[in-house]
Amino acid sequence: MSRPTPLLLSLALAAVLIPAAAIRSQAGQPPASPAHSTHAAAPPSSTSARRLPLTVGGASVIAVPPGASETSAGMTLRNPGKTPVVLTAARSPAAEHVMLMTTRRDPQGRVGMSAVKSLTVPAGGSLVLKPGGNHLMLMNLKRPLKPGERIALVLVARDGRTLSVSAPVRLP
Ligand SMILES: [Cu+2]
Repeated sequence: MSRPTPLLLSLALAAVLIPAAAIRSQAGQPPASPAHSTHAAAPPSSTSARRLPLTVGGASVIAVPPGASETSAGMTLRNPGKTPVVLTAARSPAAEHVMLMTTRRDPQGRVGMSAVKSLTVPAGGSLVLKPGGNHLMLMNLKRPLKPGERIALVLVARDGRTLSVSAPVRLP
C-alpha cells in the first residue's frame, strides 16, 4: 500500500516544476511588447470633444454616519442633444468604486436596489438620479463625508466621454 496517491504525485511534481519555472522566468528576457503598442496610447482628441454634452442640476451625495461604507448620490441630467447618452460607469476619489443602480420592487412587494450595466439619458430628455430610484452608489468609502463638503464624481459614457460633477454632501 505504498503507491502514492495521484494528489501526492501532483504535489510532488508541482514542487519540482515551480522552482524550474521561476528560474526560467528570471533568466529569460522580459516578454517583448507588441510592435503596435507605442501607438495604442494615442493622445485623446481635445478635452471638450470628449466631454458629455449634458447639464447637471441638484447634484448631491447623502451623508452617512461614521463607519458606514457606502452611500448614494443623485442629480438630474439633461440631454439637449439628438442622441441618447448611455452612461456605463462612474467614479469618485471618495470611494473605491461607484455603481450604477436602480431600485426595484420584487413580486413579494419588497423594495431593493440592484446594479445595472447602464443608465440612459434620453435625447432631448432627462434622467433623474435619486435615492429610491435610479442612483449612483459610492461603495467602500475611503473616508467619512462631512455635510457641506463637495465630492467629485465622474460619469462615463459607453463611448468613453466623461462628465465631471461636484456634488455637495447633504443630510438624508
Ligand atoms: Cu444603491
